Amino acid sequence: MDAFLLKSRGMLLAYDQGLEHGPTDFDERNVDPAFVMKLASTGRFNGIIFQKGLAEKYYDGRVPLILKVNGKTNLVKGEPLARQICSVERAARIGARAVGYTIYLGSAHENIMLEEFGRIQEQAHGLKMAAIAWIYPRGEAVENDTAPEIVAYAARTGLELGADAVKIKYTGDVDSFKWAVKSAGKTKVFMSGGPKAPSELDFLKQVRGALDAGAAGLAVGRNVWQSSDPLRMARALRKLVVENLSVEEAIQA
Ligand code: FBP
Repeated sequence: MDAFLLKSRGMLLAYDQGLEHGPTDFDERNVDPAFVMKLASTGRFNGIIFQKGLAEKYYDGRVPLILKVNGKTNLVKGEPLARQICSVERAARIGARAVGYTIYLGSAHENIMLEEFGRIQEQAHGLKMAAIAWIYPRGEAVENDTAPEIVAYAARTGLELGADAVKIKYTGDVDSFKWAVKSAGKTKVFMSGGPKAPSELDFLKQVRGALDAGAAGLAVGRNVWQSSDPLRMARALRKLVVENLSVEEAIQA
């Protein structure tokens, strides 16, 4: 696996929401991928997550690239399915150090995504790239996607599938998230952000909880680039993730 993911802790900046949700997440400033690209390096993130189109036009090489190789819009209703839309070879040529792939665990179509990820993981490792699985339990069979057992199942699935890292949602408390991290074994766990939290303090507390439970870091977007001061948020996250400080210490500028 690529060395940058082997570091003990890391923070990745996610910016594939333009496909997943449409520009509704954006404002005049963060709608510009160049703004987020610059934020990734000035905010000292360990990686930027783009879809192919953004990477081809905006990736500046200053931070490691994680290329999402599947995706979908939110316009189609029903059981979720996100198919591969970029080859691993193309991701490597663009300069990606890792590929990302979303699996909707529990969806009626999960078999297609499990099979695709299996192939992508082998191709990525063949090219010395890491394979990161976003594992989001979703669909009619899933009642509560942040229930501890289902989050732990998502984490374990990442290990079973050979993911180098798994991106999962926080359960809401340290003890239950510990079980998810333990279930992931040698697969690193990154906490996923979600919509902007009611306050920055709330979000930092979630991050602290995930780290205390053993997470290797986070892969977040909206809570950073939707912040009124994204660089301040990046600094606070770094204090938690890299310096392992408390929330109180992290919010002191
Ligand atoms: P956020 O921190 O903004 O939630 O980003 C994490 C992420 O996994 C993105 O990579 C992705 O676009 C989005 O969440 C998917 O969100 P949803 O839960 O709506 O599928």
